[in-house]
Amino acid sequence: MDVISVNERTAVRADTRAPAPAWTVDAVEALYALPFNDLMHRAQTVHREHFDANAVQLSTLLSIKTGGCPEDCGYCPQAARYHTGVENESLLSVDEVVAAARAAKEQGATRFCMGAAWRGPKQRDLERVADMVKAVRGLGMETCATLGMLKPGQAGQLKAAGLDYYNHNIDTAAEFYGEIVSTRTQDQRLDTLDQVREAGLHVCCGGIVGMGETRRTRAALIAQLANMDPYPESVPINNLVQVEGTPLDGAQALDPFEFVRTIACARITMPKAVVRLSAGRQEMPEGIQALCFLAGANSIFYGEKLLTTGNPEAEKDAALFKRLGLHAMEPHAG
Ligand code: SAM
Ligand code: DTB
Ligand code: SF4
Repeated sequence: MDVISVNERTAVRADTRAPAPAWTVDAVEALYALPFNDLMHRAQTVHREHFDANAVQLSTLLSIKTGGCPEDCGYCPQAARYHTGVENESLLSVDEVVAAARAAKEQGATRFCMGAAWRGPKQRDLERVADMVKAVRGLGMETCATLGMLKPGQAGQLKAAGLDYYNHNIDTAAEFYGEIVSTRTQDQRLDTLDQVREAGLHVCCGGIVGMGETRRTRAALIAQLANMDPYPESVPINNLVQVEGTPLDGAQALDPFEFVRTIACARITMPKAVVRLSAGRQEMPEGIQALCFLAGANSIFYGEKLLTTGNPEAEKDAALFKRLGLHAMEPHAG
């Protein structure tokens, strides 16, 4: 039985002539409410229509500028105002970044993601990042950057340097955003995402769960992502990594099955997107990770560090892939 009726998915809002969203929050919430086995079956069925079900994309992250960020994101260990023990580091050199990218490639990563703890890049810094992108592209890897909010023209400069993806998360549903971040609005995030899309970059955009939000808020996050036109090519789903000193340390941890359900809802509502099982994997038993792959996750961060927090060691992931019969996805970004 299909719990999502055609009417729910295509209902025209009475108060506006705007096109109906592809997914209502109610419809996503109905997915969440399915019996777990039914949800897994549905997600796996959708997954197999679009992907090799046993292929997983491997990205390695590098923090190219660490700590000292002026923003107040309640989850983030890199915000200057929280005392988390993260040591501030200025922007790395191109050589340092290339050395890290080469090592990641040797370990089997196909995409290299460069992250900076900025509200947004200054023009001079952006030029150095553009040089990093050119050099990493020169190694034959896909490139991704996450540098905060962009000013007009900056997305185009990154594209010209050979950037494939720009990561910029909406992080949580619009109605909950103000509870988590006060130094910017979600609309400002959306504005950067528009610029990224217009510059012809692939969009990597997702969020974080486990921040004390309700299931309704999680459903609204997924619906918001799925209703983007077009929806992002890459959708990272992060499970909050609780860091001492951040306001969200001590938040009620999410039931692991609820995390798996979130992955499944992302897979069903964004069938062609690569859904990334992102932060929080180190704290996750391998059985739950296996359920995430079954639910349609087909990308991970690979290598022992995320930006400032830990991630499973490459050898551990290689062993897990072997036990599950998974293999690395071939790069395909143009
Ligand atoms: N400063 C830029 C920005 O905010 O877009 C780029 C780097 S920022 C660290 C990238 C993303 O990391 C955030 O949007 C958030 O989704 C994720 N993140 C940060 N801290 C996290 C945590 N403790 N647990 C899970 N995800 C986290
Ligand atoms: C994303 O969605 N998750 C990654 C990446 N994009 C940049 C970052 C996770 C950061 C986790 C906390 C840390 O290591 O500092
Ligand atoms: Fe700064 Fe990004 Fe961390 Fe927010 S998530 S505090 S913008 S580094």
